Amino acid sequence: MRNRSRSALASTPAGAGATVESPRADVLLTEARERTDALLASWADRLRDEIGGRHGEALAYALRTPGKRVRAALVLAAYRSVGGSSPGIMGVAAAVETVHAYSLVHDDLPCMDDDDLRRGRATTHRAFDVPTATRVGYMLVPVAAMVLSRAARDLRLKSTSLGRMAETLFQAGGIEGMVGGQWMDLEAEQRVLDLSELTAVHRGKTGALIQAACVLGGLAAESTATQLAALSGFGEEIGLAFQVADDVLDVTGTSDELGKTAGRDEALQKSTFVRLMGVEGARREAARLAHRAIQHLDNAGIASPSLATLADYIVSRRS
Ligand code: GRG
Repeated sequence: MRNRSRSALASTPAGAGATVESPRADVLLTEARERTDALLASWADRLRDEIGGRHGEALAYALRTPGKRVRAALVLAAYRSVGGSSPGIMGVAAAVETVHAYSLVHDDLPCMDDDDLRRGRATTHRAFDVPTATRVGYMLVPVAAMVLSRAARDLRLKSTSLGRMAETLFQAGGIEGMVGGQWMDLEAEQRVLDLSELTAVHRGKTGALIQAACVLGGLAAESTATQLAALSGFGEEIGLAFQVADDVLDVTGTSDELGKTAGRDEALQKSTFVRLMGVEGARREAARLAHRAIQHLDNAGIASPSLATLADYIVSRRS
């Protein structure tokens, strides 16, 4: 699909002295959150009724916990950046957020980060119990596949496009991405990682799903190979930047601001970018990655004020 978003360039004069303003991050996130939350709530209600009992309640709880929906906002902005305009894209955003929700449920378990607080609420195993939360995490993976498949139908995509989207999402969520990164992270708990090891952990654990969100937006719009490569490059840089900023927030934010326990990295003696570079060094690194992310788009002629705003938000956010 041709890039039809160029006329929305933030720095492009709109005529008669006016300029088109960049969208504000809170506006982009609110749109993504409201639309994603509505979709996830309808899936949660349906699945709670179908599954029933404690597992149905716990699955609905995990799907309904209120996140920032950064990944959903990236899917939407990436889709629009290459000319996509169908409301069906929100199903793709919801599928990514479902994989993310599964990862948070399992990440908080006693065998991993062992946390009580997530998104300002009790973690799923605290609100229910460990076996229930463990099963619910696994159950969310096929739910994500169903949500994605329904979205591809709503978007009237060819089955080959659905295949590529499924491959992108589940490869990012698997051993080559999120699971692999988390695995390395757990194995590294007893030692200090160097920068290249830490980068590999976080490109997998956090970056891969964020990168996939950007690529999925492009795939849903049936964008060109050049555009897809640019969205992938953008997502790779911004995905790592997200984790660098997260490490900073873990030491500078409060539990109230973060909705999760602050200072957890220090308590678990984790290797972090802050440990290797200090707070200011990590902030500079996040900004450098965000700048590189935008360059990928510029080089491919993708002018997206929304993606630029989200890149900036990711490295300057307070929660
Ligand atoms: C079986 C080894 C193995 C792993 C299972 C649990 C898991 C897979 C992976 C962990 C992935 C993970 C939780 C990475 C952290 C990503 C991260 C920085 C999450 C916080 O994202 P935000 O700030 O959260 O966007 P909200 O709540 O706003 O959605």
